[in-house]
Amino acid sequence: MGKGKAREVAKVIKELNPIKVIFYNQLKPIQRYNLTKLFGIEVIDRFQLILEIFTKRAGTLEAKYQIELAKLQYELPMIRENIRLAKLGELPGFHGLGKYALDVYESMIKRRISYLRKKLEEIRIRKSMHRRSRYPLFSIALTGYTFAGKTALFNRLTKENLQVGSLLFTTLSTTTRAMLISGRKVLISDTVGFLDDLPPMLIEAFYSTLEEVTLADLVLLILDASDSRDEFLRKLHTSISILNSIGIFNGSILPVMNKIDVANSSLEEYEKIVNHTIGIKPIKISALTGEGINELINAISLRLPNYRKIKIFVPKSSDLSSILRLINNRFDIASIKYDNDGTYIEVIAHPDYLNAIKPLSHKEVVIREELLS
Ligand SMILES: Nc1nc2c(ncn2[C@@H]2O[C@H](COP(=O)(O)OP(=O)(O)O)[C@@H](O)[C@H]2O)c(=O)[nH]1
Ligand SMILES: [Mg+2]
Repeated sequence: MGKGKAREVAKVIKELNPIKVIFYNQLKPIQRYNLTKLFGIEVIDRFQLILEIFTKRAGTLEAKYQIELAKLQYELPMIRENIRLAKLGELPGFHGLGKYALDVYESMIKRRISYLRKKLEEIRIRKSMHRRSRYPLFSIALTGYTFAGKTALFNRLTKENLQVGSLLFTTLSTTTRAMLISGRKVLISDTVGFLDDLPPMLIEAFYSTLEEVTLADLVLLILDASDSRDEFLRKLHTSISILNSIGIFNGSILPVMNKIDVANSSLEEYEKIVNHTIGIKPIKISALTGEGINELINAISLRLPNYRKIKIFVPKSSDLSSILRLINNRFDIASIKYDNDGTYIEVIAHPDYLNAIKPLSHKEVVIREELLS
């Protein structure tokens, strides 16, 4: 961007009064400095924008460390450049820092980088020893390219279910909620999604944001039916290869074609391509109008395993509150009835998690299991 163009943009900024300016291409420190001065507002580039999004959405400690590492590795050469400019007297400090402070800052960042590397190494070793336990309830992750409509679908699916979410799952992150599918409680997570032209330095950070997806029982792959044929194909294939690379195979993917309200005439052709590629017929929906949502819910409920209903009787003599603590957040409590002799609790459980309830079967606590119709 030459001086003339920069002044033109400065004029537009005066008119529109935005919060910040984001450049698609990577900016050098001196460019960023000059542009910030000229525009009078914050200037960032695409790399920093992606980092901001990842930072907001990092669920695990590993993801947080990984993202911070990428950020510092990105900043380090800039700080060196700033030091060089400050020494030449061309840059009056960085964040208002003088050149001595910059040297200190640089060594601080280097120490933090080696600390983060060490921590990440430790986390990886620990992870390879204990497979991380999955969510106690059947869990669904929404994936797909950014702008496919994941968040719109997440909001639509969980909107009528908000009370369910707040009842027992108050500690879940903002992007994971509980909802009912055919009367059964499941967890659903929105994710950052896939991006084109991901800066290489961010690839590891990107994969660390996908942990929710690797832990899911069912992955909804959201595709944008309003994309052109080439875009649609490219995104479909890239999505599948990313999912495969993190250990998600076609059997646990449910393809969803969103935005059918604005789809072009190729809708049927897209449907065939998806069916052919994944081996599963996609569900066609519009997160905007609500069309097809019931079909999607039906398709999900067909994927639910045979849940069990467990009846638990806790006699007066047992510690009810500690038993409730164990059950809570792990199982879907269908009912609680207090009686003279004790408490009757009914929970709905995913068959994989029945073991979690076994430690209860001591003292006079009675557990009875039945298949849910
Ligand atoms: N026409 C139409 N627009 C939609 C639909 N679903 C989402 N959108 C729009 O597509 C854009 C991206 O949606 P968003 O949910 O943020 O996508 P995400 O990046 O996958 O989470 C937003 O402007 C939505 O309003 C849909 O079914 N039809
Ligand atoms: Mg989103």
